[in-house]
Amino acid sequence: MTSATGLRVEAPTSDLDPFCDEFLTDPYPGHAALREAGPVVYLSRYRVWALARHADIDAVLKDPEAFCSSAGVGLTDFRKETPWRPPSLLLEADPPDHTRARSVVSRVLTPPAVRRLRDEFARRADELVASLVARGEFDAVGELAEVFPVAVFPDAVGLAVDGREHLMAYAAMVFNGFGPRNAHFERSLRNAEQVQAWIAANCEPDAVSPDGLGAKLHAAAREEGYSPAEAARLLRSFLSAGVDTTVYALGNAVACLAEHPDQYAALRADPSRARAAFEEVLRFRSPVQTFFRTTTRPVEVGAPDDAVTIPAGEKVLLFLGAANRDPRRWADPDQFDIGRRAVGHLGLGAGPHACVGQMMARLEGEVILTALAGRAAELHLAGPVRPRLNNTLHGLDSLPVRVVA
Ligand code: OVV
Repeated sequence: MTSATGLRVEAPTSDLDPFCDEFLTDPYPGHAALREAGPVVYLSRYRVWALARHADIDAVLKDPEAFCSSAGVGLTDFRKETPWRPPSLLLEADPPDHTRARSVVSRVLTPPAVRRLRDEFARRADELVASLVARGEFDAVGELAEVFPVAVFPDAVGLAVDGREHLMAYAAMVFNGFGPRNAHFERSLRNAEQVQAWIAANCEPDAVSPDGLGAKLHAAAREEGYSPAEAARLLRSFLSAGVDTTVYALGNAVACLAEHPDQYAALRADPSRARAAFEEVLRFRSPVQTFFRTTTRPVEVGAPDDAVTIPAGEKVLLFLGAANRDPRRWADPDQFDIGRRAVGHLGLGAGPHACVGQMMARLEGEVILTALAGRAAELHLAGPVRPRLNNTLHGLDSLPVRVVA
């Protein structure tokens, strides 16, 4: 077997397709097989190198010099093919460019800035959950997970109200776009022009309200010396990464709790565990399952006794969701346990690119789970659970639940 760059592959090879419907629906058997096969498995179908062990993925994420992001963090190699959208200045960049962009965004998403959102987010979470619990039965995706982030996050950013439905359509494109051009990516590209035009128009400095995070980002970017077009591109990162990820996370959170009544009872008994419960959801059912890196030089992966050298210029697929269930790192990894120390999971990444919006994501998860635990004595599945297949995101399209007030 020879790699994408024409060199001999010294790792085990597999024809596994991590973007086929079967794998996307239930990735966990595939994860286990990859983890057990070795530190690195060559996926012949896509000519990429796959990592599924926690220690190796953690190390790769912390080594941007050898494993770069500027060639894209999806399957497409930006040095060989033109990306479907202009690259993100944050996600698809390396130090020092990335460092500069990250510092601008960090100045906006500060702990005090997120803290200031807490009361309003909590109030709106409780209002939404109260109205759903009063009904007894509802769809925890269509009526909860998909409603809450789309309401609170764009308000915090200061986005126009008209056309917000395009946010979900855009994120579907972005996250499918990290995978191959399969049916999922093609489906999400329907209406792409109109959606992208709305996104671009609403990232402009005069499109955002003057008191929101969007305006603060434009100001911070200008201060750093970015042009208005670059500042708008930075704001595009908020719209790309800030909505769908939390929609999937909230859906997964309710699913985990509905499927594990003992864990829901433990949360109910002490709603102050909501934050820990959400963290365990990010580990156990990671909304963001994968990202790629590209090697800048030949680089060894694995422990000294089983290390594999990946040549330069190769795509490396990191299975974050597999790392989060690696028995080398976690006791009883397939057990959903809100009492465990889930910190150290890679659901929000690690290293210089670790999720910059993680405090906001955690806030959204915490306030929804707090409201649910405070208002629903019982939480049960009440119908068929339907997955929503996406090349990067793992979650649900429909989750019918029944609650007892
Ligand atoms: C983490 C993430 C996901 C998707 C898009 C972006 C970031 C971006 O920066 O555009």
